[in-house]
Amino acid sequence: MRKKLEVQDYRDGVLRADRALLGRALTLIESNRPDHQQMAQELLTLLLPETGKSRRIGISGVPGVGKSSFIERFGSRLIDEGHRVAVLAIDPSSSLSRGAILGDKTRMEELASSEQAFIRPSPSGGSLGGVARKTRESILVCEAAGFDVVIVETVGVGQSETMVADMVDILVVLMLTGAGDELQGIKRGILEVADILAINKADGENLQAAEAARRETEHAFHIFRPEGREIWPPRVVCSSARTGFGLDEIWKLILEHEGTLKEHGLFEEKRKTQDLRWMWSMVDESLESALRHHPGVLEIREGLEKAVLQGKETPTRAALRILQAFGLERSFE
Ligand SMILES: Nc1nc2c(ncn2[C@@H]2O[C@H](COP(=O)(O)OP(=O)(O)OP(=O)(O)O)[C@@H](O)[C@H]2O)c(=O)[nH]1
Ligand SMILES: [Mg+2]
Repeated sequence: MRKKLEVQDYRDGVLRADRALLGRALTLIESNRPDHQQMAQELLTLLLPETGKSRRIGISGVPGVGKSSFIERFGSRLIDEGHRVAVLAIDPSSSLSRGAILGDKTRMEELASSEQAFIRPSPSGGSLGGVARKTRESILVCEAAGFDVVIVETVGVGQSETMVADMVDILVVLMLTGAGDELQGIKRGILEVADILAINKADGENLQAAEAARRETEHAFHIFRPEGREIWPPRVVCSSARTGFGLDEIWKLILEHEGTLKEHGLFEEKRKTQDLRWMWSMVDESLESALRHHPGVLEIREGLEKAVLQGKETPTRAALRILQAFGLERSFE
């Protein structure tokens, strides 16, 4: 049996970047057991002074776009330059099944075997909100362990992209050419969250098409310039994990982005805003869940829904009765 660890043991282990203890600290954070969660919060409080010192980079894109291959090559390069790289994955489907991405460590063989890298598959089970919390806290632990680059990989579907954008300093979205992908991306709201858009697999026969797609996307960005992105309009580049093309440029852009935000006093502000949004989103989610599971609410909800649907009760009065059942007396604005 493994020795039971005290909070101090975890803390010391993480701070000396002991890989086994780092792994166990993340397991503690991922645990849903109340006593584990309490210990995890104690640990995080002890580690807080040592956090915040990394570059937090999100990488997203549809399945098969080349995220893992990209991170393998990109991360290995950074390690060659003396960085220490942690890779955390978020698999939105893992909240339902246990099929975590990065079960494919094979795509990251070099990185996985490096002493200067640490790869952690997606936490499985629980809500997407739960996965977000676990990943955010894992970022902090990796920072305390001295990783100066933390990459969060996610499959770019629906909420997960926005969720990652809200926990990193910069989001790189990988895309492929063809099939109207460029415009699709813009429709899907990538424009709202992507800081760098990389047309990936820009190699061999695909190189020219990728270049054309890059120009087209850049053009589209000029036309639909989104609001609130004046300081850092999204940049479009080509990249290839196979040849390494574009990876230097992406790293340069990441540094430039950081410099630009710092110049405007926005780098720390972004992180602070993220922290507060995180705090409130946890409160919101818990309240909503508590309300929906409240016995008094459960008792009347079906009847009220029916009454509203049949036009026998106004939605406002029904809402008031639900809140009342939950113990809230209030009127609406
Ligand atoms: N030509 C070319 N092929 C690539 C490149 N990067 C990845 N591939 C291939 O694309 C396929 C998918 O690559 P992955 O790195 O697993 O893609 P992924 O986005 O991590 O996929 P999921 O984890 O399933 O979401 C593999 O067959 C890779 O060999 C590239 O830069 N150029
Ligand atoms: Mg992958």
